[in-house]
Amino acid sequence: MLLQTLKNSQITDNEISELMISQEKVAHVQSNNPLDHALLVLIKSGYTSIPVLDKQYKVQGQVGKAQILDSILGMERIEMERLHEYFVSDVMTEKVPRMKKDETFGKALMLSINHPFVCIEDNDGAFLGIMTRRSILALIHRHLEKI
Ligand code: 4BW
Repeated sequence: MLLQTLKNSQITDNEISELMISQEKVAHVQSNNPLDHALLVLIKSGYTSIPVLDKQYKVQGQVGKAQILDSILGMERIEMERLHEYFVSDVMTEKVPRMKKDETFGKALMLSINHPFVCIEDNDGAFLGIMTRRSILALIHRHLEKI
């Protein structure tokens, strides 16, 4: 019953700020960044995959270490010297889960089944931050503990 309520409820402003990693703390790249820069950001941040934003801070997609390394995979070795020949736009995927800040928690939960993070946008499509699988599970756990 509590879970049903949670599923259909809008995420409150308080919960959004608790659940969401805000935009300034999210490691990201732009689609016109060279791939060597993107790989550096991914390695330094430690994340597998991060959002790709445009100059207006709108979400364009996501890029991960696997896609970058795959693009420079030669017949016998990873050809690191080719990294600077490509841009993020050459390897990124435009498929990225996204939702508006005022949509239901159920949508975030459903998206998180297949995606490790969900991009949160305002009504004009500006990127506000990400909601991670970890924060979604933590919220459910907190609600279950109240039962
Ligand atoms: O650097 C890390 N610090 C901490 N505290 N945990 C980490 C770190 N790197 C990975 N983790 C853990 C988290 O539990 O491994 C999980 C999988 O990481 P991922 O996917 O494969 O890099 C993490 O799970 P999560 O917190 O639920 O995050 C899910 C995914 O969201 C991450 C990554 O793709 C993205 N992400 C999380 N925080 C991010 C971020 N992307 C950019 N900037 C951030 N600050």
